[in-house]
This record gives sequence, structure tokens and C-alpha cells, in this order.
Amino acid sequence: MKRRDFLKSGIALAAITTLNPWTSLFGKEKKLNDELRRSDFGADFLWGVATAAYQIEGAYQEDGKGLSIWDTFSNTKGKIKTGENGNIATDFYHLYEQDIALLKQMNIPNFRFSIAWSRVLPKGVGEVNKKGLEFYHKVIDACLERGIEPWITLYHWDLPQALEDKGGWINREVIQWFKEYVTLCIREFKGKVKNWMIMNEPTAFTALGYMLGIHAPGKKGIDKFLKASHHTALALAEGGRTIRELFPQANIGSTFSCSYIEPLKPKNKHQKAAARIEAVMNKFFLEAVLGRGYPIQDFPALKRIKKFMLPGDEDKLKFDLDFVGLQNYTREVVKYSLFRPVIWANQVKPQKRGVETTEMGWEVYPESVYQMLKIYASYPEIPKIIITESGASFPDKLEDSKIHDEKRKKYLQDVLKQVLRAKKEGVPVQGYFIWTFTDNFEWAEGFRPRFGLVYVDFQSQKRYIKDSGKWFAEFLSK
Ligand code: GCO
Repeated sequence: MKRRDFLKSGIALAAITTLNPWTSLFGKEKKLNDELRRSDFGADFLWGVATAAYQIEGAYQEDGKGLSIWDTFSNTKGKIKTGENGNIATDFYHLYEQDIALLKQMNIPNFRFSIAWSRVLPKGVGEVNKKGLEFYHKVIDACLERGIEPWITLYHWDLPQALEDKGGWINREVIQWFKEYVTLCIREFKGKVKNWMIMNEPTAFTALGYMLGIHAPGKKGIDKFLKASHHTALALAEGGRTIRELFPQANIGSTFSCSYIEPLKPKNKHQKAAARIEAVMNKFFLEAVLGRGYPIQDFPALKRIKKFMLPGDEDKLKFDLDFVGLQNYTREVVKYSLFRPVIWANQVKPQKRGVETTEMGWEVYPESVYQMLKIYASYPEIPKIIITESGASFPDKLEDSKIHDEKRKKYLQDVLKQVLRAKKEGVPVQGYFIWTFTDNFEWAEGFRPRFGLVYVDFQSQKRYIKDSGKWFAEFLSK
């Protein structure tokens, strides 16, 4: 049955059940075809929204904050597609109280945000900026006063520029620098915050920032990427050990980007191409922290990373996370390609496949999250999965102070059905955070792609809850 017919038959069934005295018999079917319910996921399931400091805070030079690589990058001509920058972003630095009140109004019980390293340590190491720490205390307190649980990401891509000037992730000393920063944050906030994520999507920031040069700091080259990646993987595990040592009761995770990857056709050359892409996109950092090493078997060219490894490093890559943060937006279809050396693989763009896409050009494919949950669940080392990001950008139109974002609402509902499907099959998925709370600065894309449940007029900084946000608030209220 086609999807649309399936929905139609659901409506018919629902109509019958309201007339029929045997309603309870139909209860199950009705539920399947009807709206989702929060209770379907169980009382302990975590619900939240996710954000990142650079994308929302603004105040990029206020109260002693040092510059980060994203401040430099977005203020460099030609780096951001729209010519915009994140200097003001959604001005969360000044509007946090109002935004957190809005979270409460929308019944959102968990709030994921990140700390800007250069706000608390302007030079990355050394002198501490008290005002920076104060700001995060205020944000945390504003959450706790309203019964909202804070979830903090320590590194969401905004490396202090002062550290980049010394080589950034390419300099092995970064492991020590990161440890110093983690130590400061944990000591400062452990009395108030239990949930910590060490890093956000290491694959994305190393590949986009150190291989392709399209994100900060704009560096290019395979060796730069591999070196930065190895140091990132070591810093991730070292960060985890540091938190554990200072705060044994902490709930420690890290977040990973992943896309369900399928070969164009079931032919050996395409399957092998898909495996190489999967090794880089999905497995690299995840398998390293799980103690499996780098996925060199799937992609032999990755063995070049060994050049940057010292004796003992293999063991240092492992850390036992309490939860793995799964972040999924789409799937990729991959084929063998003669024209892309080293990886010998190419993505078959959704536009070529004639499928529906989001404003980011990503295929709308909610089942990807189900497939990825099943894949994560097949690693015995993963104790618990939390979806720490999931969402979609579609063009939004503000009309009469309203935004009828049907596509986003449907996308989120379809994804949640897939999450529930996996959960019912025994996948240990225990939470779902929507990317994102308010529209914000979408990195090199500028402000154009809007992912929020809440619309932001970037001129006036006024917020309007979109229909998707109203639906989520209502869903959470039951
Ligand atoms: C990422 C980041 C977010 C993005 C989101 C939409 O995954 O890239 O965590 O900062 O804004 O994914 O692209």
C-alpha cells in the first residue's frame, strides 16, 4: 500500500472506531494510524531540543570573550555563502532568559547547548574569564529554576583562535589544551549539571574544516585531516577520562553524525565504494572510541593515519561512554567512481534521483534514523543511544505572525515513528532532541536554512513559535 493510501485508510478506521462499540478492539490499529503519543515512548524517554553556542549566542567580543575560529572564518570575505556572520546570531547571550522561559512554555524538559571555549578561556588556556563562566551559570540556573535539565556539549566546533594560531587540532598539544578546558568546566559546573557531551560530530568538523576547507579554520588536505582527526579522537577519549575522574557520577556521552549509506546497485564495486564512505562518515570516530581502532579494513587508504600515531595511542583512543549521541538527517546513495581518487566513490545526489529534499539539499528519508539505530544497536559496546540531533530545514514563511511549517512537522512525526519502530524492536534508544530550538546561524550556509521549532526574525530578534513547535509542545503536554 502506498503511504498516502495507508494514511487514508487510517482516517477511515478512526471514523469506524468512534461509531463502533468494540472500540477497544480497534484501539491498537487506531493508535498506529493516529497521532503519536509521548507515552508510547515510555515515561523515562528523554525529550529535548539541541543548540550550539556559535549558532545562537552572538556577543562575540563581549565581556572578555576571546575570538574563536568561527569568528575569524565568518568575518572573512567569501567564506559564508550569504556573506553573513555569527557576530550577533540569535543574541542568546542577552536573550537567554526569555528563550529559556519559552522552552518552559513549550513544555520542553531537556535543553542541549554548548559552552564557547573562548568565552571562558579567551586564549584557550591560561587566564580564565570570570564573566564567561558567570554567563553559563546564569543559563544553567535559568534552566534549573524552571525544572529544565541542562545537557552541555563541551566542544561544538568553536576552537579558540589563539589555539588555531598554534596549529589547532593539527598540533598534538591540543589534547592537553582540551583537557585544561574540560577540567575548568567540570570543576565549575559539576554541582549543577550531570549530563555532558564531550564533542559534537568530530567527522563533520575535521572533514569540513581540515580536509575540504569549507568550514573553519578553512584548511585543506588529506594529511591535515588525518592528523587533526587523530588528535581529535585522542582528545575525545582524554576528555571523557577527565570528566570521569573529576565527576564519577556524570552522565557522559559524545555525539556522532551518521547517514544510512546504500550502494546504488547491489554490485561489488558499488558495495565496496559504500563501505569506504561508511568508514569515513559513520565509523571513524565512533569505532575509535569504542576501542575498535580506525576502520582501516573497510578503507585501506586510511592507514596513512598511522604516520601520526605514537606508541600507546591505540589504547588511548578508547573510552567507555555512558551514552552515544546519534545525529542523523538523511541517507546517502553511493556509487563507485573513477573520478574521485583515494576514495573511488561518489554520492548520487538526491536531485539526480528525483527524490524530495530539504532546503539543505538533503533527501527527506525518515527511515534513515531507524536503519542507523539498528546499526548502532549492533555494537555490543554501546550501552545506550540518545538521538541528540534530528530535524529538517524547509523554507518558512511568516504570515500574520504564524508559520505553517507542515513539512517540518510531518518530517519530525515520520522520524519519531521510525524511532518507535526501532525501540519496539529492542534498540536501547532513550531520548530524542530536535535540532533545533530557534532558527539560527547555519555555519557556512548563513541564516538562510531554518531548522527551528521557533522562527526568528533576525532583524528584530522576535521569536514566533512555528506550527511544528506548537505540535511538539502539545505532544509533550500529554
Ligand atoms: C551539525 C551540527 C549542527 C547543525 C545541524 C544542521 O550537525 O552540523 O551539530 O550545528 O546546525 O546539524 O546542519
